[in-house]
This record gives sequence, C-alpha cells and structure tokens, in this order.
Amino acid sequence: MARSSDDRLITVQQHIIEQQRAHPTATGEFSWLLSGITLAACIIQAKVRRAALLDILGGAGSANVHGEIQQKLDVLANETMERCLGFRGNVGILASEELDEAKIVSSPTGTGKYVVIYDPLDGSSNIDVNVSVGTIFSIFERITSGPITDVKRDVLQPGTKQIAAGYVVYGSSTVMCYTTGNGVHMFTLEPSIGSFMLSAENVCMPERGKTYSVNEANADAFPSGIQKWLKWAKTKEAGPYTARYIGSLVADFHRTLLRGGVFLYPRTAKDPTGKLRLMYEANPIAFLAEQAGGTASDGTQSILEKQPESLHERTPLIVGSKREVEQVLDYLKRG
Ligand code: AHM
Ligand code: MG
Repeated sequence: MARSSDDRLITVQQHIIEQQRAHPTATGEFSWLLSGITLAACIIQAKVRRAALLDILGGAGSANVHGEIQQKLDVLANETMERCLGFRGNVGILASEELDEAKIVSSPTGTGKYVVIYDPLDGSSNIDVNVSVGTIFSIFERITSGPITDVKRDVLQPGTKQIAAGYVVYGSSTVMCYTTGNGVHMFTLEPSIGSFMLSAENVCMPERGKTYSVNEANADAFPSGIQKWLKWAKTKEAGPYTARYIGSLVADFHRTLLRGGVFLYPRTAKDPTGKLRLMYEANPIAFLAEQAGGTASDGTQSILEKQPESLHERTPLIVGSKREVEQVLDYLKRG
C-alpha cells in the first residue's frame, strides 16, 4: 500500500480536485458532490460515536422496505445523506436502502445529472454492541437528460456504469475509501480538525490472502461447491487459512481490501438470492475491489456486469483477491 509520495498533508477535497484535473472536461460539479458525502460522513460518524450518550441506540420502532427493524441511527444516517446531497443542485436522484423508492431531488433547474445510491448505515444491527459499521455509496450519471421522467431508467444501470463509489468505515478510526475509476484511495478522519487526510493512495489488494470471511453458520445451505471449498480451505494443503467474520460488510471488506483473501455471502435457504443488495452494497464494493486489483462475482457472472431489475434486488457476493475468488468460482462450477 502506497502512502502519498511526499510529506504533503492532503485532504480528501484536495485529492478529489487533483483527480478531476486529469479530466479536461471536468467542471468541478463532481467534486462538489463528493464533498457532500464527506460532510455527511463527518456528521454520521459523530452520531455513531456519541450514540450511547445521546440515548439514540436501539430500534426506531419502524421497519424498512425489507421488513427489517430500522435502528434510530439508520434513520438519522439516511436523513443526513439526504440533507447533505439533496441540496447540491447537481444531484437528480437519491436512492437508499432505507427508502422504498428512489427519490427525485428537486433543484432550481430540476435536472441534476447525478444519481447517488447508498446504504447510509451498513451493518446497523451491530450498533448496539459497538461493532464497526459504515456508509456505502455508488454514483452514476443519469442516462436521460432534461426533466426526470424515467427514474427507473436512470437508476437501474449496471455497475460498470458507476462513475464513483466508496465507503466510510466507522471503526477504531473513521476511514473513507473511494474510487472514480482511477485507483482506490483511503483517507483517515483527523477528528480534531474534522478533515479526512490521505492515508493511502492507489491501494492494491494482495493477489492472494490468508483469510476467508463468511457466516459459516449458514454453511449447510450453501451451494455444494462453496461447501467443498470451505472444507478444502481447512486442509493442510490449502492453508493455513484463518477465518474472520464481523458481520458488517464494510468492515469485512475493508480488511479484505488491505489483507487479501475472500469475503463470501452466498445464497442460503433463507435468502435464496443472497442477502446483500446489488445496487448499494455489492456494486460499489465490486468497483473498489476491481480498482484495487481484486475481483467480484455472484458465482456465475461479474457483479459489475449484472443488469439490475429493481433497486433493492439481492445478489450472492464473492469478492476479494483474484486467486481466492477464482478458486471459489472453480469449485462452484464443479459443484
Ligand atoms: P444491513 O444492510 O441491513 O445492515 O445488512 C447487511 C449486513 C452486512 O453488513 C453484512 O455483511 C451482512 O448483513 C451480515 O449478515 P449475517 O448477519 O446474515 O451474517
Ligand atoms: Mg447494508
């Protein structure tokens, strides 16, 4: 993993602007949009860190579109994203795990060109036990132009069309990681000044790793190829592998990005199409993985090439180092 090449202190805003300079047609609008996300991340992390003090832990008493009980912080994080992005003028559509439908954002012109899709607080069932949680985002440009009349068409784009994606992990420190298709860059929040500072540029995922990450309690319901790979991974010949599973996608992926290995959430009897959501979990994670030299699949096809049919659709996810992912896919194929 490379640090910035000199001793300069670089904030995320500076970094984004510098990245945009490489695009001669850049107008600065995109940097303005990403700065809305960093502002939201600062606010959400402050709320996450003070949750117990503010007495905002626990359920909000409502359920989201998936029938899951919303945590108070889910609701707050969602509102924060909406407030930070909804008034930037250039965002046309917002879509979230916490909203039933994508939302047209009215701007003075009504023609914001970006679509931002996010999971405002991933892993939120872990909040009450003080485990890392995160925000995941995926950004597209609208396909249609002018007033927004065909929301589905603008939203339901395959991951290959993402123009940026990233996540923020609220762990022992707050780290933001993003890509615009030109490498993966990581920033750590310096809380005393409220700025995200560059901590690693052009992050590379190791080509192979020693960790696998999966909810093995579901193993009996996994496809037989995955069960066989897991069995093989425990043999002397394979390893030694070690298992790590937090149950927060952002935290599990963050470790996989830095250390290599594989994260799996296959289909199960309970979730026959997998549990994770394509548009605001798998797609942005897959974009980051591929930009860092890793890869992501649903078991038969590249995550990024999947054509979404609906905003909240689920997908199996196998993501990580090339070597492990390819090996798992090989086992899957053989059944
Ligand atoms: P959420 O978006 O409702 O928080 O659910 C997604 C989370 C992921 O962060 C994590 O990878 C997965 O659910 C864990 O699921 P399980 O508890 O079934 O292992
Ligand atoms: Mg989630």
